Amino acid sequence: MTASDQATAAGPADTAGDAFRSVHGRDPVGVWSAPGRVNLIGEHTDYNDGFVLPFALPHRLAAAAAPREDGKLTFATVGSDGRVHTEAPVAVGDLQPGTPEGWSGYPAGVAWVLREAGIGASRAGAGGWTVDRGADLVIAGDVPTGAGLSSSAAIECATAMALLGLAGEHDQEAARRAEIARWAQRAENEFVGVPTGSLDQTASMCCVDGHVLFLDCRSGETEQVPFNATGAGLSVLVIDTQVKHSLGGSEYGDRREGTEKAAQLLGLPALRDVTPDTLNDALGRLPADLVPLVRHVVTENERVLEASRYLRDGRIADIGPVLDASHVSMRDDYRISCPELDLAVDTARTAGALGSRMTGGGFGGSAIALVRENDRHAVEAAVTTAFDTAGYRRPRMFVAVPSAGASRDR
Ligand code: GAF
Repeated sequence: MTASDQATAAGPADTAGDAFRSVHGRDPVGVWSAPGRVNLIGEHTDYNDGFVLPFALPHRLAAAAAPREDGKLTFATVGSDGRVHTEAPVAVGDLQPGTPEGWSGYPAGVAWVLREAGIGASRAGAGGWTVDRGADLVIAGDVPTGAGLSSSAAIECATAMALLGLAGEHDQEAARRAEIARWAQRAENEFVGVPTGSLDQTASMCCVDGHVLFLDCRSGETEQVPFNATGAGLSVLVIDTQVKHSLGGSEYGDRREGTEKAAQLLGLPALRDVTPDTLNDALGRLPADLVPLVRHVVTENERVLEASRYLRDGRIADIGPVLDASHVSMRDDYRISCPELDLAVDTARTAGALGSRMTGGGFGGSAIALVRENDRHAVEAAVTTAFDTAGYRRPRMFVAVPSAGASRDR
């Protein structure tokens, strides 16, 4: 059993709470958690004002927290070796983008955003605690890191929930959840310095059990679409290639810049404003290197709309070809796949998957395959054999069930 399995067995909230007691010798005031996500479809559309369709994973990161009074933030995490790792304390007043670096930059970035937003001054909680007084945070959980399943958003959202909870702020209303997601995204963009869109943080905050979240990234409007794959005899199989993906490199930012430049050349606010009817005309007005990027974004938005229509009608199996087309578009037009992802997708399809695609930012990470439950073991075996034959590291696979968004657990 790995340490991450141990976290699952105990539950991230219990693991974080126990670790808090062992580090600080007192009880946390509360434990809050937030999930990772799978994006069913709609990749690299979020920062183009487009549509996405994620659901929350059962895998969560939990933050056990208690206030301090000396203006310091302390961070500790339960690592994959099961041990507690502590970071050097940082003063809330000294936080500035880029410092601290490493994993603690994510929770520190959230504290910075809340400080900048005035949580900790005029919006002090009932008990009078404010973010600038400092806090102890201990984080534990089982969201795989570097797997394209949004562990960064989970840590940001769990931290935001914890700090807002300590401040006595409400966290349950839908509008408030969207606002927390924007703060968490701001921490990632401005503090950590990764230019992501709103997909991951919104999924972590706003998803609900048993549903996929249809999100219009321009208006922020959401719709909870029922998604009962199990009831239809189907499973969403996640295939984590274990090729570590990072959005901090230049490629994610390059794609984003390319699409923003294309919108600018077309005189449009965003690529959302290119429709299937105007696509060919738009492509004819762009330099060759931007053509495939724009084609991906515009056709991917249409695929999200098409998949959503099927799901609203309860026709889950019919999204298979839409998932396949999405992968081809990411592989050939957006060029964000890699040999391991392509092998996972191709093998899953050949072994009977109804559809398969990479999910998340790309350049490694995970693929998903929509499979009949009766075929799942055959698909898993075929993928394992294909990876062994290719000499790749064995992928980790699990069935993803749509789960709840961020919550207070203790
Ligand atoms: C990553 C980013 F964080 C998201 O904002 C989104 O762009 C995604 O890649 C691609 O769809 O997860």
